[in-house]
Amino acid sequence: MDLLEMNAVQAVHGSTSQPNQPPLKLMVIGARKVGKTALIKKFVDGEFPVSNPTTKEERCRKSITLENQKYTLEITDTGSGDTWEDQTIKEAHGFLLVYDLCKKSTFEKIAELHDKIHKADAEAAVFVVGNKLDRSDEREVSTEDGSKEAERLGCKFGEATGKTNVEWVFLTVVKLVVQRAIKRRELSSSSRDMGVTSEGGADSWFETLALCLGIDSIVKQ
Ligand SMILES: Nc1nc2c(ncn2[C@@H]2O[C@H](COP(=O)(O)OP(=O)(O)OP(=O)(O)O)[C@@H](O)[C@H]2O)c(=O)[nH]1
Ligand SMILES: [Mg+2]
Repeated sequence: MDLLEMNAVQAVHGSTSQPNQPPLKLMVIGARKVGKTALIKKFVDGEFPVSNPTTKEERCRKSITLENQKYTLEITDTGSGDTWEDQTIKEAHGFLLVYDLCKKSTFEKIAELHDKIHKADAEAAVFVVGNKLDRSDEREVSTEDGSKEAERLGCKFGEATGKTNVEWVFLTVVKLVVQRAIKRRELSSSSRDMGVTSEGGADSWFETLALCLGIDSIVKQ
């Protein structure tokens, strides 16, 4: 039994906090100046930043509790979106794909950025966010267009602003990751029923998360 499995077993037996549980990795992606860093800083530090230099690539951590389960989030703040390492995308579990609803060109970049994510992981958990909602009187992208595009890309959609509470934005993407883990767990359990097994690898984290959430009992229903 490896460390991940031990953590999972502890979790199933009633503990809600696993000190050695690996972080849930989120990436915030979008065109330049859409407000990626402001969203992250508001969430992590509780304040909308006065000014932000253009980001190269930065990481920060924050712990959250969702449905009695504690998660450590590792959030990667990216720059313009053209310089990510493929490996960073492959390692991420969930994505915030952000555009500025006052700037149509940033919305038009969403499909291209989604394509990059999709190439790295076809089933990635992606939350499309139209940002700067506080300036909606200057909007160039309607809620309907944002929603339709997200639906076309197979993503969940919302509008936000870093000027108010953004915890719901990050909790939404964590929920998407959990839902995806449940789906994977169901698929892998039906594969096992057919005699197919997977050894460790990229799925082991999802397996652990699924176990942590007691998903085995859901699968057996
Ligand atoms: N009105 C308003 N302005 C915002 C909001 N979010 C960010 N801004 C402003 O938009 C500008 C860019 O914000 P950043 O958070 O640096 O954007 P970014 O996407 O991280 O930018 P890069 O790292 O350069 O790609 C700054 O002047 C912010 O103050 C928002 O929700 N509402
Ligand atoms: Mg930035």
